[in-house]
Amino acid sequence: MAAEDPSISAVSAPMLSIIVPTFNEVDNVSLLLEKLKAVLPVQNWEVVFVDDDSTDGTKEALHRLCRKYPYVRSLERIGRRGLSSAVVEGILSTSAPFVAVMDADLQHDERLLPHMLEDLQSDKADLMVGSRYLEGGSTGEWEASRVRISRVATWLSGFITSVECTDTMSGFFMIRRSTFDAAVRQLSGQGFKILLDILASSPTPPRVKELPYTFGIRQHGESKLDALVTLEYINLILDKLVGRWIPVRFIIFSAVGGLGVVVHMAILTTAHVLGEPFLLSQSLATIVAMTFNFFLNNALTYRDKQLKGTWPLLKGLLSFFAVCSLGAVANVGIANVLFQRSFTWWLSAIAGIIVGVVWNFAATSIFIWRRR
Ligand SMILES: Nc1nc2c(ncn2[C@@H]2O[C@H](COP(=O)(O)OP(=O)(O)O)[C@@H](O)[C@H]2O)c(=O)[nH]1
Ligand SMILES: [Mg+2]
Repeated sequence: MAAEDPSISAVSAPMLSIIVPTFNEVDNVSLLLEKLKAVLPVQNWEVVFVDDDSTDGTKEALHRLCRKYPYVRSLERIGRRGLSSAVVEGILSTSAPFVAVMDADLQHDERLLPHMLEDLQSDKADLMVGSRYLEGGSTGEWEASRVRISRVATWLSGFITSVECTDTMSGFFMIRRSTFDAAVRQLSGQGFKILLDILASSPTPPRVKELPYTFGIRQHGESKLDALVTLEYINLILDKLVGRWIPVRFIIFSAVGGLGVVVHMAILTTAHVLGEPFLLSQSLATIVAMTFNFFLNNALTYRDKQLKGTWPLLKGLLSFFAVCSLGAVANVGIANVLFQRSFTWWLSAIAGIIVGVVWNFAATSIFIWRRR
């Protein structure tokens, strides 16, 4: 096309786009750019930083880089978090035929990039993965516990993908755009593990080639890995296993409900042992269990639509009580009708519970934790 239209120069059409998700990486972004410039001397690439409204000045640092270098772009998201979705949107913002994904914190070895590009261009693979577990690679200075967790997570990933890959947890890879496009509509987009998501969502297994590297030490800023990342990982696995049939949010909502029953019984038993009247004990247990469920749902099930601040929380809690009370009436009503129609007691009870939980789930997602 460049030959037909002289106004389109080769420089304006990068061969490779490097997508870098950032959240509070102010001291790392320009260092990373210097490293990229050193290993990729021919300017046939661009870098797209996808920033989730960092609070440490990363945004301003990115603006300065963008003004100075035409091949640096910054995509800003407001009110959003999530490494995977940031990467997906970064990739969708470019039309380069090859896309690399790497962290901003200099833990990924940029020296692999030219080799990855070479192998993709010469059609040796569709997807090049930087692996810490291949011979010659290493997790560097990780504590033993983090190595163990990563190993377990890698093993779990075997349930949702059969692609031969030693490091499905890797956040450092390069992919052919057409391979990404084939998977993009099936992506779960949940959490931290975008490579695994792509592997599990590809309609035909991509040809994967791995290159070993040693995971570097973070020099500046902090890791954003926390307990929620584990939950998001379980979310991704469940979504790929059963998401076609049951929404994962419903599974988590039901599990929270199950925990609520445990809390309820613990309080009821304690109050009973202390000699409190049954009605009082049961009422107390119900209120505490519902409050516990509300806050756990707010933190886990609906964490992406989390209610914050005293008033929204109070309003949410009262609405939750109202919704659950209606759910309880439906539960008992249905169970009673079935029982009278000579269903066994436990089948009637299960049917009642299912109706109650489905109602609670539907009503809470419509009335309390709405999409903002
Ligand atoms: N845009 C965006 N980037 C994120 C988010 N969480 C982490 N990152 C970036 O993703 C990369 C990997 O995160 P990091 O905390 O270093 O994970 P770790 O290497 O597993 O400890 C870094 O460049 C982070 O700045 C997020 O919610 N949104
Ligand atoms: Mg890191």
